[in-house]
Amino acid sequence: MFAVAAAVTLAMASHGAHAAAKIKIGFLPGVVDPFYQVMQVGVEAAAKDLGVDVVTQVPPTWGVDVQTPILDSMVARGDLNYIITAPTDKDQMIGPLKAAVDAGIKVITVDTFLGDGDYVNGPVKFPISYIGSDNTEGGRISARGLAKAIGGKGTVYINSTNPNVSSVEGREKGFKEVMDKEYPNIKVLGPDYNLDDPNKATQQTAAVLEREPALAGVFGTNVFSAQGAGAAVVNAGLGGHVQVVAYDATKLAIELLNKGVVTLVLAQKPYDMGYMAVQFAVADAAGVTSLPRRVETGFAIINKENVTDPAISRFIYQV
Ligand code: T6T
Repeated sequence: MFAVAAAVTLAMASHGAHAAAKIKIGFLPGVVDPFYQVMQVGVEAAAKDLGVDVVTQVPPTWGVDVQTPILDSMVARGDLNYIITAPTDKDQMIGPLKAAVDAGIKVITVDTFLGDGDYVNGPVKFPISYIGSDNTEGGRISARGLAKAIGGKGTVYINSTNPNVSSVEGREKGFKEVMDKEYPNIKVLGPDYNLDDPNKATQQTAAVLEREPALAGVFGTNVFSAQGAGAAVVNAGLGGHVQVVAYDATKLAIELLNKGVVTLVLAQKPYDMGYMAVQFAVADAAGVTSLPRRVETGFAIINKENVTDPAISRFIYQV
């Protein structure tokens, strides 16, 4: 990640990008949540450092129906050169984002991608780049963490947000793949989809706890899923008995880690995603043609042993 950032900085310098051709960037994340709030901090920091303007609009809820009209209004403004966005559906957002490109706006996707995420050989090629987590690998890491915490056997349950979203889909896929291949004595239930509603996630997890009294673990694939799953486990008085793995390092997830309810927290790097996406826009505007079409920003794996280590705790979403 730092090698890529350094290469971009160098390329920008050699193209005179510090003089930053006056560009205006639209930032359109997926929903209001701590993950995208941290990403916005990264976007704004880069905009300040590089002297560009950013217009941010945050959808109040997740979904194509909410994100598309906001995108359309950004396009209609007529003054944006780039849009940095997290598409809320890997197929349904292709059309609206292609319309933005046809209107002369370049697109960078962060956190989630379009199509299969391969912008070189895949079906969708128009975005400049995908900058985000390798979520399939994140799902694998989560599965190994949960399997270890439950002693390699028992039943576990996945609570997720919505189908057809590249990020959580990758997490579910990687999680199931590891359980199938490496842990024959672990049975996986779910996913249930909570539509980014933590209360729904709590209800769904509570129903599974009721139905499966021997449930050993839960994987919450994002902020809302992990929050809801953790609450259900606490409400049932099963903290420490049913292990929870939480994707996304919110303060709440860390609180549950410290209380022994959550066993592992996977922190993504939303600040880096936002910062680098702005760098890419500025570099592209300066004529850099060698930008990578995919950048994986990595993770910090947080557990009870390392949570106070400043090298790790700096990745907790401080919003
Ligand atoms: O987990 C993040 C993000 O990576 C995902 O695409 C959607 O949900 C979050 O924003 C967390 O709420």
